[in-house]
Amino acid sequence: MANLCLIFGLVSTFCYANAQFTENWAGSSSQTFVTYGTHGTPQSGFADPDALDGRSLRFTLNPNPPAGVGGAPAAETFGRYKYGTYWTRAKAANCSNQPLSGVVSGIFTYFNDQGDRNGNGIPDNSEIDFEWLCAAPEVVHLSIWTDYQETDPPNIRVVYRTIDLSTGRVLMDCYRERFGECRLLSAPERQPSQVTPISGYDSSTEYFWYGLEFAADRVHFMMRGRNGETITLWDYRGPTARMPQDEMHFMHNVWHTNNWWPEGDDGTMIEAPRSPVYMYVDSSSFTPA
Ligand SMILES: [Ca+2]
Ligand SMILES: [Ca+2]
Repeated sequence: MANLCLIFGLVSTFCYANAQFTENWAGSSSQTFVTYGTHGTPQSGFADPDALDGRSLRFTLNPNPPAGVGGAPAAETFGRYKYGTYWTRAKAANCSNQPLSGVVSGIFTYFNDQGDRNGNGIPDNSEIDFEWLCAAPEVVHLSIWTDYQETDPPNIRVVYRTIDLSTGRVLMDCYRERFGECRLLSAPERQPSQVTPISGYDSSTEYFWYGLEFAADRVHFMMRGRNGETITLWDYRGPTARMPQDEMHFMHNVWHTNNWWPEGDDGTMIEAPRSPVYMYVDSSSFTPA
Protein backbone atom coordinates (compact mmCIF):
# COMPACT_ATOMS: atom_id res chain seq x y z
CA MET A 1 0.00 0.00 0.00
CA ALA A 2 2.87 2.31 0.65
CA ASN A 3 3.91 2.02 -3.00
CA LEU A 4 0.39 2.69 -4.28
CA CYS A 5 0.20 5.79 -2.16
CA LEU A 6 3.50 7.01 -3.57
CA ILE A 7 2.65 6.15 -7.18
CA PHE A 8 -0.78 7.74 -7.23
CA GLY A 9 0.01 10.50 -4.78
CA LEU A 10 -3.09 9.63 -2.82
CA VAL A 11 -3.60 11.60 0.34
CA SER A 12 -5.59 9.87 3.00
CA THR A 13 -5.20 8.87 6.58
CA PHE A 14 -4.78 5.28 5.47
CA CYS A 15 -2.01 6.06 3.03
CA TYR A 16 -0.33 8.38 5.48
CA ALA A 17 -0.25 5.70 8.13
CA ASN A 18 1.35 3.20 5.77
CA ALA A 19 3.66 5.35 3.68
CA GLN A 20 7.37 5.25 4.19
CA PHE A 21 8.80 8.66 4.87
CA THR A 22 12.06 10.51 5.03
CA GLU A 23 12.33 13.85 6.79
CA ASN A 24 15.53 15.75 6.05
CA TRP A 25 14.70 18.69 8.27
CA ALA A 26 15.60 21.14 5.50
CA GLY A 27 12.47 23.26 5.78
CA SER A 28 11.10 25.24 8.66
CA SER A 29 8.43 22.64 9.45
CA SER A 30 7.64 18.98 8.87
CA GLN A 31 4.59 17.18 7.51
CA THR A 32 5.57 14.04 9.40
CA PHE A 33 6.74 15.30 12.78
CA VAL A 34 5.43 17.77 15.30
CA THR A 35 8.15 19.56 17.27
CA TYR A 36 7.72 21.11 20.70
CA GLY A 37 9.42 21.79 24.01
CA THR A 38 9.20 24.23 26.92
CA HIS A 39 12.73 23.61 28.22
CA GLY A 40 14.24 24.60 24.91
CA THR A 41 13.67 25.08 21.22
CA PRO A 42 13.50 22.78 18.23
CA GLN A 43 14.64 24.59 15.08
CA SER A 44 14.17 22.87 11.73
CA GLY A 45 16.08 24.10 8.70
CA PHE A 46 19.08 25.04 10.83
CA ALA A 47 22.10 25.85 8.62
CA ASP A 48 24.48 23.01 9.51
CA PRO A 49 27.71 22.39 7.58
CA ASP A 50 27.91 18.84 8.96
CA ALA A 51 24.45 17.88 7.68
CA LEU A 52 24.45 15.95 4.40
CA ASP A 53 22.07 18.50 2.89
CA GLY A 54 23.38 21.47 4.86
CA ARG A 55 20.28 21.63 7.07
CA SER A 56 19.31 19.92 10.29
CA LEU A 57 16.89 19.97 13.16
CA ARG A 58 18.71 21.61 16.05
CA PHE A 59 17.38 21.15 19.56
CA THR A 60 18.49 23.81 22.00
CA LEU A 61 18.19 22.79 25.64
CA ASN A 62 18.04 25.97 27.73
CA PRO A 63 20.56 26.69 30.50
CA ASN A 64 19.52 25.42 33.95
CA PRO A 65 16.51 23.47 32.68
CA PRO A 66 14.22 21.66 35.11
CA ALA A 67 15.11 17.97 35.41
CA GLY A 68 13.03 15.38 33.64
CA VAL A 69 11.85 14.41 30.19
CA GLY A 70 8.67 16.49 30.36
CA GLY A 71 9.22 19.78 28.58
CA ALA A 72 12.19 18.45 26.62
CA PRO A 73 12.62 19.87 23.15
CA ALA A 74 11.38 16.99 21.01
CA ALA A 75 10.23 15.81 17.60
CA GLU A 76 7.44 13.25 17.40
CA THR A 77 5.73 11.71 14.39
CA PHE A 78 2.03 12.48 14.02
CA GLY A 79 1.56 8.84 13.02
CA ARG A 80 2.33 5.70 14.95
CA TYR A 81 4.24 2.72 13.63
CA LYS A 82 5.28 -0.72 14.70
CA TYR A 83 7.18 -3.27 12.62
CA GLY A 84 9.62 -1.79 10.17
CA THR A 85 12.93 -0.01 9.92
CA TYR A 86 13.79 3.31 11.52
CA TRP A 87 16.91 5.35 10.75
CA THR A 88 18.17 8.68 11.98
CA ARG A 89 21.38 10.57 11.30
CA ALA A 90 22.08 12.48 14.48
CA LYS A 91 24.65 14.04 16.77
CA ALA A 92 24.03 13.87 20.51
CA ALA A 93 24.38 16.71 22.99
CA ASN A 94 27.89 17.90 23.74
CA CYS A 95 28.76 19.08 27.26
CA SER A 96 32.56 19.13 26.98
CA ASN A 97 32.48 22.67 28.41
CA GLN A 98 30.82 21.27 31.56
CA PRO A 99 31.59 17.54 31.66
CA LEU A 100 29.55 16.83 34.78
CA SER A 101 26.30 17.85 33.06
CA GLY A 102 23.40 15.44 33.33
CA VAL A 103 21.98 15.57 29.81
CA VAL A 104 20.30 12.77 27.87
CA SER A 105 19.94 12.67 24.08
CA GLY A 106 17.39 10.20 22.77
CA ILE A 107 16.29 8.58 19.51
CA PHE A 108 13.36 6.32 20.27
CA THR A 109 9.89 4.95 19.62
CA TYR A 110 7.22 5.55 22.22
CA PHE A 111 3.57 5.09 23.07
CA ASN A 112 1.88 5.03 26.46
CA ASP A 113 -1.87 5.44 27.00
CA GLN A 114 -1.84 3.59 30.34
CA GLY A 115 -3.51 0.55 28.75
CA ASP A 116 -2.53 -2.99 29.72
CA ARG A 117 -2.73 -4.90 26.45
CA ASN A 118 -0.08 -7.40 27.47
CA GLY A 119 -2.22 -8.24 30.48
CA ASN A 120 0.44 -8.32 33.18
CA GLY A 121 -1.35 -5.88 35.48
CA ILE A 122 1.12 -3.02 34.85
CA PRO A 123 0.40 -0.09 32.51
CA ASP A 124 2.09 -0.74 29.17
CA ASN A 125 4.97 1.48 28.08
CA SER A 126 5.90 0.64 24.50
CA GLU A 127 9.32 2.12 23.88
CA ILE A 128 12.60 1.29 22.15
CA ASP A 129 15.52 3.64 22.86
CA PHE A 130 18.94 4.79 21.81
CA GLU A 131 20.19 7.15 24.53
CA TRP A 132 23.44 8.91 25.35
CA LEU A 133 24.57 10.67 28.51
CA CYS A 134 26.66 13.68 27.52
CA ALA A 135 29.04 12.94 30.43
CA ALA A 136 30.04 9.66 28.70
CA PRO A 137 29.54 10.34 24.98
CA GLU A 138 31.33 7.13 23.93
CA VAL A 139 28.63 4.97 25.54
CA VAL A 140 25.25 4.16 24.00
CA HIS A 141 22.34 2.92 26.12
CA LEU A 142 19.84 0.68 24.33
CA SER A 143 16.56 -0.37 25.89
CA ILE A 144 13.31 -2.14 25.06
CA TRP A 145 10.39 -1.30 27.33
CA THR A 146 7.03 -2.96 27.76
CA ASP A 147 5.69 -1.60 31.06
CA TYR A 148 6.04 1.38 33.41
CA GLN A 149 4.01 2.13 36.52
CA GLU A 150 4.38 5.40 38.41
CA THR A 151 4.82 3.86 41.83
CA ASP A 152 7.63 4.64 44.28
CA PRO A 153 9.89 3.03 43.25
CA PRO A 154 8.49 2.68 39.71
CA ASN A 155 7.38 -0.77 38.59
CA ILE A 156 9.11 -1.34 35.26
CA ARG A 157 9.75 -4.03 32.67
CA VAL A 158 12.74 -3.35 30.45
CA VAL A 159 15.63 -5.12 28.78
CA TYR A 160 18.77 -3.09 28.53
CA ARG A 161 22.19 -3.08 26.87
CA THR A 162 25.02 -0.57 27.35
CA ILE A 163 28.00 -0.46 24.97
CA ASP A 164 31.24 1.52 24.93
CA LEU A 165 31.40 2.03 21.17
CA SER A 166 34.97 3.31 21.25
CA THR A 167 36.08 -0.18 22.35
CA GLY A 168 33.10 -2.31 21.30
CA ARG A 169 32.81 -3.64 24.83
CA VAL A 170 29.33 -4.50 26.09
CA LEU A 171 29.18 -2.98 29.57
CA MET A 172 25.82 -4.37 30.60
CA ASP A 173 23.06 -6.75 29.47
CA CYS A 174 20.09 -6.77 31.85
CA TYR A 175 16.43 -7.43 32.39
CA ARG A 176 14.98 -5.09 35.02
CA GLU A 177 11.78 -4.88 37.01
CA ARG A 178 13.25 -2.16 39.25
CA PHE A 179 15.74 0.59 38.45
CA GLY A 180 19.24 -0.47 39.45
CA GLU A 181 18.54 -4.18 39.25
CA CYS A 182 20.27 -6.38 36.68
CA ARG A 183 18.95 -9.84 35.90
CA LEU A 184 20.92 -11.93 33.45
CA LEU A 185 19.54 -12.16 29.93
CA SER A 186 19.25 -15.48 28.08
CA ALA A 187 21.76 -16.17 25.29
CA PRO A 188 19.42 -15.12 22.40
CA GLU A 189 18.85 -11.83 24.23
CA ARG A 190 22.50 -10.80 24.36
CA GLN A 191 23.96 -11.08 20.86
CA PRO A 192 26.51 -10.13 19.73
CA SER A 193 28.70 -10.40 22.82
CA GLN A 194 31.22 -7.96 21.36
CA VAL A 195 30.45 -5.04 19.02
CA THR A 196 32.64 -3.76 16.20
CA PRO A 197 34.34 -0.70 17.73
CA ILE A 198 34.46 2.73 16.11
CA SER A 199 37.84 4.31 16.73
CA GLY A 200 37.51 7.45 18.81
CA TYR A 201 33.72 7.23 18.82
CA ASP A 202 32.09 10.30 20.37
CA SER A 203 28.35 10.64 19.86
CA SER A 204 28.51 14.36 20.59
CA THR A 205 31.14 15.47 18.08
CA GLU A 206 30.33 13.44 14.98
CA TYR A 207 27.18 12.55 13.10
CA PHE A 208 26.31 8.88 12.75
CA TRP A 209 23.38 6.94 11.36
CA TYR A 210 21.51 4.93 13.98
CA GLY A 211 18.99 2.32 12.92
CA LEU A 212 16.37 0.05 14.34
CA GLU A 213 14.70 -2.94 12.73
CA PHE A 214 11.63 -4.02 14.67
CA ALA A 215 9.94 -7.33 13.80
CA ALA A 216 7.71 -9.76 15.64
CA ASP A 217 10.67 -11.85 16.75
CA ARG A 218 13.48 -9.31 16.77
CA VAL A 219 14.65 -5.88 17.83
CA HIS A 220 17.79 -5.15 15.85
CA PHE A 221 19.77 -2.07 16.88
CA MET A 222 22.25 -0.92 14.24
CA MET A 223 24.44 1.96 13.23
CA ARG A 224 26.61 2.81 10.26
CA GLY A 225 30.35 3.10 10.57
CA ARG A 226 32.37 5.82 8.88
CA ASN A 227 32.59 3.82 5.64
CA GLY A 228 28.85 3.22 5.52
CA GLU A 229 29.09 -0.32 6.82
CA THR A 230 26.24 -1.57 8.99
CA ILE A 231 27.27 -2.45 12.53
CA THR A 232 25.00 -4.56 14.70
CA LEU A 233 24.81 -3.16 18.21
CA TRP A 234 22.26 -5.58 19.61
CA ASP A 235 20.33 -8.31 17.82
CA TYR A 236 17.72 -8.96 20.46
CA ARG A 237 15.75 -12.21 20.03
CA GLY A 238 13.89 -12.41 23.29
CA PRO A 239 10.40 -13.50 24.27
CA THR A 240 7.45 -11.56 22.82
CA ALA A 241 6.49 -10.57 26.35
CA ARG A 242 9.61 -8.41 26.46
CA MET A 243 8.80 -6.52 23.23
CA PRO A 244 6.41 -3.60 22.71
CA GLN A 245 2.93 -4.55 21.55
CA ASP A 246 1.66 -1.16 20.34
CA GLU A 247 2.26 1.13 17.41
CA MET A 248 4.54 3.93 18.53
CA HIS A 249 5.56 7.47 17.69
CA PHE A 250 9.09 7.87 16.31
CA MET A 251 10.79 10.50 18.46
CA HIS A 252 13.96 12.45 19.27
CA ASN A 253 14.64 14.63 22.30
CA VAL A 254 17.22 16.09 24.68
CA TRP A 255 16.70 16.69 28.40
CA HIS A 256 18.34 17.18 31.77
CA THR A 257 18.54 14.22 34.16
CA ASN A 258 19.29 14.62 37.87
CA ASN A 259 19.13 10.91 38.70
CA TRP A 260 21.00 9.02 35.96
CA TRP A 261 24.77 9.06 35.73
CA PRO A 262 27.41 7.06 33.83
CA GLU A 263 28.51 3.66 35.09
CA GLY A 264 31.34 3.94 37.58
CA ASP A 265 30.41 7.46 38.65
CA ASP A 266 29.02 8.21 42.11
CA GLY A 267 26.30 10.58 41.00
CA THR A 268 28.40 13.70 40.54
CA MET A 269 27.87 13.76 36.77
CA ILE A 270 24.35 15.16 36.87
CA GLU A 271 24.79 18.93 37.17
CA ALA A 272 22.24 21.08 35.40
CA PRO A 273 23.88 22.50 32.27
CA ARG A 274 24.72 26.16 32.82
CA SER A 275 24.87 27.06 29.14
CA PRO A 276 22.75 26.01 26.14
CA VAL A 277 23.21 22.42 24.98
CA TYR A 278 22.47 21.27 21.43
CA MET A 279 21.41 18.02 19.78
CA TYR A 280 21.26 17.74 15.99
CA VAL A 281 19.13 15.58 13.71
CA ASP A 282 20.01 15.59 10.00
CA SER A 283 17.58 13.02 8.63
CA SER A 284 14.92 10.65 9.97
CA SER A 285 13.02 7.89 8.22
CA PHE A 286 10.64 5.02 8.75
CA THR A 287 10.06 2.16 6.31
CA PRO A 288 7.28 -0.30 7.17
CA ALA A 289 8.14 -3.97 7.19
CA1 LIG B 1 1.19 -4.23 30.91
CA1 LIG C 1 19.12 17.39 6.79
